Amino acid sequence: MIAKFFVLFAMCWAATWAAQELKVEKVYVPEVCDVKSKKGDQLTMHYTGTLDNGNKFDSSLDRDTPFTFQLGVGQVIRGWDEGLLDMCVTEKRKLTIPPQLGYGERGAGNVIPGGATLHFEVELINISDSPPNANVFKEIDSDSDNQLSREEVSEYLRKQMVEAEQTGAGESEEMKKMLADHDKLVEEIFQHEDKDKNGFISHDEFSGPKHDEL
Ligand SMILES: [Ca+2]
Ligand SMILES: [Ca+2]
Repeated sequence: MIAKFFVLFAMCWAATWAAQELKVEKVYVPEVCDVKSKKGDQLTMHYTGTLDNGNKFDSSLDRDTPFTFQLGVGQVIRGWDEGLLDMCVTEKRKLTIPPQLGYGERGAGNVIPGGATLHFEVELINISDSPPNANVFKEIDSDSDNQLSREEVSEYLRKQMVEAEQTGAGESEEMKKMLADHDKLVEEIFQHEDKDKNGFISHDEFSGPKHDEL
């Protein structure tokens, strides 16, 4: 009886999962496109994100500053890592991202509720090669045992935030919120990265930049 219930439950779950796929619509593609975005590239984008009800939760246009990140290495949500591949400079896309490729059942902060489908209008401004010698893993692993502990990750994040605050990169309100949510952020990183749940992120598990020569 219990086994039967479990099979049914698993089937329903799989069906919901399969139905929620990433949708990528090309709104504008330039005639000339020599270079297309690929895994490891640094992309500079403008984006506007909305929820199903049309409420905008974030836009780089409001800040008048495009957003730069490395594609395909887990710096951004999976919907972006997968939905922004093979893109031309000046190309515009609409992404519809199901929760499991976005912020999942937990949501993010006060702005994105759990289980939310995300809609993004994006424009690719620039593609550049990945930064040299980006070895974030080594930087975080302060005792060099090839494992990242919660303390090491926590310390690294704290340093990053202080640096960002000093250079005025983040708005101070945002920064305060991030510092307040600091422990939660560490937990979220471990949820995502510590695949075998042994309390440490190994070199293999780590999805960020970890190579000496790129
Ligand atoms: Ca370590
Ligand atoms: Ca682990």
